[in-house]
Amino acid sequence: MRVQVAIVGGGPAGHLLGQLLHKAGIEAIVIERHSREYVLGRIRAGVLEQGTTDLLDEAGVGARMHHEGLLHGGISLDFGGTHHRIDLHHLTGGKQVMVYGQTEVTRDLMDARAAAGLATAYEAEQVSLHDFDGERPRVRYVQHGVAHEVECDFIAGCDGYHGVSRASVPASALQTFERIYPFGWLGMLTDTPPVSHELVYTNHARGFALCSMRSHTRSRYYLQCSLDDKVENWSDQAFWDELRRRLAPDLAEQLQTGPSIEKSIAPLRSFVAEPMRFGRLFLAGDAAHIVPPTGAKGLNLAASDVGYLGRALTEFYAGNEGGINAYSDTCLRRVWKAVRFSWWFTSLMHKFPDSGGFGEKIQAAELDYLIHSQAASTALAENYVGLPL
Ligand code: FAS
Ligand code: PHB
Repeated sequence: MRVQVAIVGGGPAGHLLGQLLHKAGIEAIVIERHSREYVLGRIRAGVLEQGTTDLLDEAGVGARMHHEGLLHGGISLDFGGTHHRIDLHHLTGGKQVMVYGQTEVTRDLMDARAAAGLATAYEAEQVSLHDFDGERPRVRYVQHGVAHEVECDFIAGCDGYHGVSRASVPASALQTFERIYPFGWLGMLTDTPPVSHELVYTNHARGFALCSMRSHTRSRYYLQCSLDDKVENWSDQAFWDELRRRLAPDLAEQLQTGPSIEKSIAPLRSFVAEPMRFGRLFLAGDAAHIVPPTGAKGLNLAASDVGYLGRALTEFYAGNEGGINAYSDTCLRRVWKAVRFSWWFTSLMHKFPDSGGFGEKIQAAELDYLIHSQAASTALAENYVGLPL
């Protein structure tokens, strides 16, 4: 089989790139290790920046998002048992974020790809990348016992942190930067009304908590947990009880509980691999970088990488190589600002086992400064809604 672009990974990055290339008349195949159902079963991000919603519109898949998604103009930072609203809309001159789950984004992209009859290989095993340092790269995979080879002009590595693409790059060609956080996030999805109409980020002596949502009837909650914690240690009741301990009294009072639909623990890390291009292989999304989910940047960074890559490949086929040559530097300038913000927000809102009295005092002082300084609140707001593309 021959295509112009072989996209390895069928998560949001891979499928968004596939749609953008299709709109530009560029032929691609998406090669995904798991089934469609498995990919959609992973519960992840919930907040989209304006840049991401614009890209989804450009890809022709924004209709359901605009119909079902929730536009939010603020978030609440809770500490000391009180709420402190950050007015994102006012502080950023009218910007907002869209609350619409990654699962639904990916579903919309998958449905659009299937409706257009575009090539997607699900349950692709033994995926391997070849000759991407030359002019004729290839991707091989086995599907249902049959071996396939895809000849292409370019490979887009959209296969996440544990994927094969970054692992296929010689270690000598790659520089990585990493910080591992001494805690994880225990997430729970429930069909219960959200405890608040906006997202609530809570800094509590027992640990961080986040109240998010997927709709007016479906909530997503997170609790900071220890790295060696196990999801089987947490009954639904234990989760609700701990969440109540960490919430401000009024929210604890009004919290509506119910059975979990999904419960999982995610480790937290900051990670960046440089550069993001190796000859004819381009890395995008989690394949190239990971951020702690505190700042809701992971999915949005994947989208901005893919927006840059889609435009760069479109320009290439129109005779201009400037975009592909600038791709890595362009992405990394934005990636590192989002890595910084996610690290800062995580450091501000979580309980660190080794911070001691001094660290706790610094956190309290920074929170106090943040909510009383227009400049500091504006800095948080402009990063949260997304820096310009
Ligand atoms: P993805 O990991 O989503 O997709 C990569 C795809 O490649 C997967 O479908 C995988 O099956 C496939 N793949 C892997 N290896 C392959 C191979 N060898 N061959 C073919 N395919 C292969 N971000 C937020 O903003 N908020 C959150 O709350 C949040 N929570 C998260 C929780 C978890 C557990 C994780 C892991 C991430 C979370 N993220 C969150 C970040 C997440 O949303 C990512 O940023 C987003 O999924 C990035 O999308 P992709 O780059 O497409 O990577
Ligand atoms: C979510 O709804 O899953 C979510 C929202 C905001 C975050 C992280 C996760 O910062």
